[in-house]
Amino acid sequence: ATRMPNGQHIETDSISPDILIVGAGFGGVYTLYHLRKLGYSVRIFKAASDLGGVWRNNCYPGARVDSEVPIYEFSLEELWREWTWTEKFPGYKELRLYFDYVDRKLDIRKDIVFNKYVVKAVFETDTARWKVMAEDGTVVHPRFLVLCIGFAAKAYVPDLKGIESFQGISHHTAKWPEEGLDLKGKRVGIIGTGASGVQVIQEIAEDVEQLTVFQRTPNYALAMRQSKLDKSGQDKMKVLYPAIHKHRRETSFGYRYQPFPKNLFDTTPSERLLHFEEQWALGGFHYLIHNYADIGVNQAANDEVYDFWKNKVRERLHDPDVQEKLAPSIPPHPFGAKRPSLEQNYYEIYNRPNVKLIDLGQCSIVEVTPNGILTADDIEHKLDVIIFATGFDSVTGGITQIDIRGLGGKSIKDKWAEGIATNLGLATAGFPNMFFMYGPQSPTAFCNGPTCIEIQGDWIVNCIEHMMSNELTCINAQEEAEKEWRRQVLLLGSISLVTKAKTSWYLGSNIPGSYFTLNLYRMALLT
Ligand code: N01
Repeated sequence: ATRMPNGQHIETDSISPDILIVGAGFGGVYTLYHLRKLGYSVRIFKAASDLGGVWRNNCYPGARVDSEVPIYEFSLEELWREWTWTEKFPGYKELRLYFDYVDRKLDIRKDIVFNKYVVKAVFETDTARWKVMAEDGTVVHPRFLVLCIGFAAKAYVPDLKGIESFQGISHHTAKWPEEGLDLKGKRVGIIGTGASGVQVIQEIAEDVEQLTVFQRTPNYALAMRQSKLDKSGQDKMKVLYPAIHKHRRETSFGYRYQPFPKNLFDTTPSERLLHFEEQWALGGFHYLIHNYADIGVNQAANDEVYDFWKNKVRERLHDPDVQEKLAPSIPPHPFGAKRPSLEQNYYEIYNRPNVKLIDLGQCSIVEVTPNGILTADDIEHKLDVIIFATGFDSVTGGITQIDIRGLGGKSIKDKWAEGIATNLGLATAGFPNMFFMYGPQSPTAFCNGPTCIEIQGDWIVNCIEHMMSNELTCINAQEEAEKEWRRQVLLLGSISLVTKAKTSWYLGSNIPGSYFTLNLYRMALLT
């Protein structure tokens, strides 16, 4: 039985827990573990057949994380103490093994119900409980609903003319077949050059007969500088892990490093050239994050950062036409306004004779045909496989695709159609006892996942604990607080160059007809 106010007791069976969590990635696992430790009955409903969050859905060739060890992992000592990674930037297979290990250590799976795709949740005022329904008809009545579904729960495939007529194989990167796909000797077309596209392209180019890349906007990719890791090196580093994991909570992006505490034009040209070279050599996101503090807000400073990047990239490309397509003389958007990928041999791929780059800015897609893709220059690119690396209806799409109804029966989709409103990016007015993490108006895209999730998870766990121990029935975000939070989020967005990108999932503008505001909390930095 659950403690309720007024001495009322509500029976909870094994699947009507105090708290229902949706999603079993970093957020779901962290929250489950801590709430369970406090003695509450907690269940996770998970749409997929196993835990691991994005690493369960994204098993496309080359899928790996862009945050280096030990930043992208739980900070719990009972986990990191005995775990050893084999690569600085682990691939999805190793990340899945990590989640298996987490399960062995924390006994997580026993509280997860797999293959439960949540389709509806209604707040019932008479019991102050949520009625949550899964696609298979399962109904549960948790008191609290915690959405840990990540920012990329809803894949996006553009509505291209003729798409259904294609006779070959086509997949979105986040819906890659679990058993894999043999691309050897195939003519493959890929649409999209975001983080997913870049990883697929560099992984498959050598194997396929012909690779045609349909690029709308170039990715300002940075050198990953991948390396193998061994146990003894990591064991020596572990003495620093408590400090690293504490420090990552205190930095602007949840990383180990911070923006450099100087504005770009407060330095001499030679000083900044050396700084750029140093960050470049370190690889990963150093050149993005540990660059000068004002590059995200000062266009002239940003232009210098772009030019250095452009020259580095062009050195690696043979064909001047390809140089201009991949690293244009005039930047299509400020550096960092869209997320740079980390690459290993991405640019060299375009020097290969079996790789063709179509710049959709010059020559758009007219339609998908039974045999491939027809572009505006009347060329039909014959393809056996089309890969849609076209991203996600990000941040809000995963939440609004569930029919969530709060006070007065209003749906969250209708509420947010009038503009995203949340308090602290954790809750939204009219939807009591419901929390979300790594979602809208929170740092999300601008914060290393596990860091953000642990901070938000702690807040949610503490809030639930406070309510339970004080026998409080409901918590509801206040509209006034939402207005103030929205004002702050938009103000920071308006200072940031991030809003200068045309089509960006940071702004929701990657989905035709969607928002065009920065619905993420982005710290603007100036020294
Ligand atoms: O998606 P994206 P993603 N016609 O939205 C193009 C995380 N992630 O899956 O740039 C033609 O970034 C679109 O073009 P444009 C990471 O946070 C992490 O790659 O809008 N093209 C773009 O090139 C990342 O940022 C990892 O002009 C169309 C691409 O499709 C986020 O997920 C790995 C189009 C979409 O790029 C999303 O990454 C993977 C159209 N109609 C993902 N519509 C790692 O950690 C869209 N595009 C490594």
